Parts: sequence; C-alpha cells; structure tokens
Amino acid sequence: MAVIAPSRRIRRTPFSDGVEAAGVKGYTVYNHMLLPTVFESVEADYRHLKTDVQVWDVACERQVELRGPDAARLMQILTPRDLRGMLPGQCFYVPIVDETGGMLNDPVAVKLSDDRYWISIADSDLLFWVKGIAYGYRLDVLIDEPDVSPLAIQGPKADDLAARIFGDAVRDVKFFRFGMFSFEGYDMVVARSGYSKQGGFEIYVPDSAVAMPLWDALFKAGGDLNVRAGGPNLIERIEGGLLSYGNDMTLENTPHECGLGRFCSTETAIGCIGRDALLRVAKEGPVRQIRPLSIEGDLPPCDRLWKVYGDGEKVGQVTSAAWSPDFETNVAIGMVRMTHWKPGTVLEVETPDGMRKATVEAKFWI
Ligand code: THG
Repeated sequence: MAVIAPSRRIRRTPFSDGVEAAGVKGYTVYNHMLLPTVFESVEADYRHLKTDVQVWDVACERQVELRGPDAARLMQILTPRDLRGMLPGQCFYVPIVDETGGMLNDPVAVKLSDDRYWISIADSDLLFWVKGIAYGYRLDVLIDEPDVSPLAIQGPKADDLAARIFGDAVRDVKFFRFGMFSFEGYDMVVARSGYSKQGGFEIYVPDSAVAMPLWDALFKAGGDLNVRAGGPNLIERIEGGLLSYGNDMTLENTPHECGLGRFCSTETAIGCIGRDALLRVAKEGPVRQIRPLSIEGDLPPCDRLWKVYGDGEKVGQVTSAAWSPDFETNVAIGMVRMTHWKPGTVLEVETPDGMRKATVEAKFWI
C-alpha cells in the first residue's frame, strides 16, 4: 500500500509522539489533522475497547471558539436545536445546516459561560462558515481555533482510569456535562462524552504543552487496567449508530434524513439558519432516512457509496459497513427510501465484489 506524503497541510497533533510510540498502524485525515484508526487491528481494538479502557487522540475534533457579547446569539443562529435551556457546564449535540437545510456539520457544542462556547466540529471546515455568518450579521464576537485538543478515555474502565488522574469527583460528571479538573496546574474541561457507546470522558486539553505529560500520566496510571491507545472504532460506532459526517451524511442531507430531527426544534429555534427549509421537511417528514442494515457475505472495505436495490430499483445507499464479531453479521449504515425502510425489508447491496443480500433492521445494535 502506498503512503501519504507527510506535510504541513496534514497536521500532526500534540499527542502524535505518544501515538507513534504506542505503535499506530493506520490513520485517517480529519479536519486536516491525523486521526489514528488502527493500533493492533480493527477487530482486536474493538474487543479491547469493549473490555478495558482506551486513550484516544481525538485532537482532530477541533474547537471553533465563540467569545464575546454575541456568542450565544451566534450559536443559536448556527443551529436549529433550541439552546434556550442550555446552561454553562452542558454539552449539546447540534446539527448545523445551511439555508436549504443541508447538513454542514454535526458537532458537539460546549457552553463554557454565557459569552463563551466551543463548537467541537466533525470533518468539515466550519470555521469559515461561522466567521462568514458572524461577519454578515455584524456580530460582536471573536471566532478562532484555540490550542485545545480533545483526548478521549473510552471503555468500561474509563471511570477508574479518569479517577486516578482527576480524583473521584470525576465519577459524578453526568452524560454530556462537564466539570473543570486540574492536572499539573492546568485547568481543563472534562466531559462525559465521546464517540463510542462504551462510556467515558473527553478531556479538552487546553495547551499543547500539557498534552504529552497527560498522555504519559494516563498510561502510567492505567497499567493494571490494561489501558491501551485506541481510536474511534468502525465496528463499534456502526453497532452504536454513531454517524460520520462526510460518510453517512453530507450537504445533500437534512437532519431529519439523518435521524437527527430530535435535535431540531425548528418551531422555537427562531432566527436560526435553515429554519424555513426545515419547517417544511419537519412537517412533511423525510422521504429517505438513515437505517441500520445487516448485510450477508464477505465485504470489502466501504470506501465509496454502495447502491442499494429493492424490487429492481435503486432505493438507497450504504455508506459504512463492517463485520461485527459480537452480532455475527456485517453491520451497516444506509440511507433508504421510504418505500423500502420498514424493518425486515430485504434489499440488495451493490459492492465492488458483487451483489449482497441485506435486511433493514429495527434498531442499531447497541
Ligand atoms: N466528541 C466531541 N467532538 C466531536 C465528536 C465527539 N466532534 C466530531 C464528531 N464527534 C461529531 N459527531 C458526533 C456524533 C455523535 C455524538 C457526538 C458527536 C454522540 N452521540 C450520542 C448518541 O448518538 O448516542 C449522544 C447524543 C445525545 O444524546 O446528545 O455522542 O464524539 N467532543
């Protein structure tokens, strides 16, 4: 396999030295930054994630910081989710759409204070959109990408590992909330969140200077917990129905098609971009939607969309697929037309290796 030429455009992270020392075998590029995807093998990493505890370099979840008197107003302009109840200390999963209701990103918004937010972005250049909107609306707000790098602790032993570094109080942090915790004199946001269904934390490391000291401290503290380096795991995230922007959804999709309608309060999110378009789609309902699919037979890696057929017609696409050792089937995420999205519907998926039988599932696996 050829390699990708290293260059400044593919940014290393403050944890890259630790990731390399841990024996990283594969990367993807996310927000123009390295994101480790494989250490031992995708299947071995999956088993370990579900059994023990992993430390993930997710520095590629870059922060777009909004700071100033109009920060809250801008945040509500950017998302159709109603933010009126959002308090400092809370994290919200927020769809971001354009004026036609097309998905631009699906970040986690972190409310630090009434006049300061982080938008923890998925893989699209949201900073440009946010700066453009603030400029166009003449808002009094500063927007930049701070030197903040998320480090995730994920897995069933995540609480035990985090408590050894931050103290037992970290166990009391509730889902999608954060607390401030100190490490080596640096105060940091520690949230109970992360891109797996195994539970755990995301530490928003506030300065590159403390990144490797924290990385090393976690591995030193977690030796007997069998802590290892890991990363977002393809199999586990499909089982859990965690969507990947750019793979499972793009600008071509509305939040309702992505199953993110529950995060849109279009009636009350007055002034948000895309409101008129989303009011229409919320009323009529989507005509295609994300569905869990199980697929039979051997599959190659899913690195392009696979057309899905039902009754001889194209009725959708598969955008993520992997063999699940726990469920003993290929688990997949697809976008399926209304006529064929009922659980139990049998479809055909056109892979580069041939046609495969697929079944629409009632729900994701975990
Ligand atoms: N954490 C942080 N930033 C991120 C991600 C993250 N930025 C990029 C990417 N991941 C954004 N996408 C997602 C997708 C799913 C979730 C979070 C970010 C997620 N979803 C939960 C679920 O679907 O079960 C819970 C959503 C909820 O109930 O609010 O966690 O992972 N910092």
